[in-house]
Amino acid sequence: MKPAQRPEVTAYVALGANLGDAAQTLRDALHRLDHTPGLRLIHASSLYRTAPIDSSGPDYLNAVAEVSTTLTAPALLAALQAIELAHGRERPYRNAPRTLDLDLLLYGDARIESPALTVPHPRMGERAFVLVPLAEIAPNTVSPDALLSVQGQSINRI
Ligand code: A4P
Ligand code: MG
Repeated sequence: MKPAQRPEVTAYVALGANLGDAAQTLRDALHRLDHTPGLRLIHASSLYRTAPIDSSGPDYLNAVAEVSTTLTAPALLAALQAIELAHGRERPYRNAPRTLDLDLLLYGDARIESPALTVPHPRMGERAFVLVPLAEIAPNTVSPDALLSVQGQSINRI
């Protein structure tokens, strides 16, 4: 008998980079997402130039991707971390400038709190660099109030 296929889940991934050729890095990360077994890229937002929040270094480029996946949430996180590593991501300290950061924002309507994974992402509601690109591709997931609360943060679509 064939093993049962896991159902497809819609998930949202935040992409951020502020070292090196950030635009090229984000495009390559989107390509890798689409070519990871068990993952399909459904929509990618525009790229946005954003000022660092609780971080240092040059401006970031940020985007959000909608994926459809048969991976479990921990397996999806592992796939994201493998793509970060392929881009030479180092973790000298929390919120350090980074060649590539991939965060899992939403995994269906799941609520997950394990030592390695919290979903929805705990800081997504405070950040224009997440909410604005997410609202571009999935307006139903972001409330107008949430967008209003981050409107003071610098973000420009490129
Ligand atoms: N982890 C737990 N939940 C998740 C999740 N939902 N998605 C754990 C991804 N990872 C999750 O992450 C540390 C650990 O979080 C992982 O081992 C994983 O098990 P990390 O990527 O190694 O470290 P980090 O990036 O320094 O932390 P994090 O939590 O991604 O940082 P933040 O809070 O997301 O902030 N300003 C601008 N303008 N643009 C940015 O993109 N990014 C940050 C990072 C700060 N300021 C920024 C930006
Ligand atoms: Mg991260």
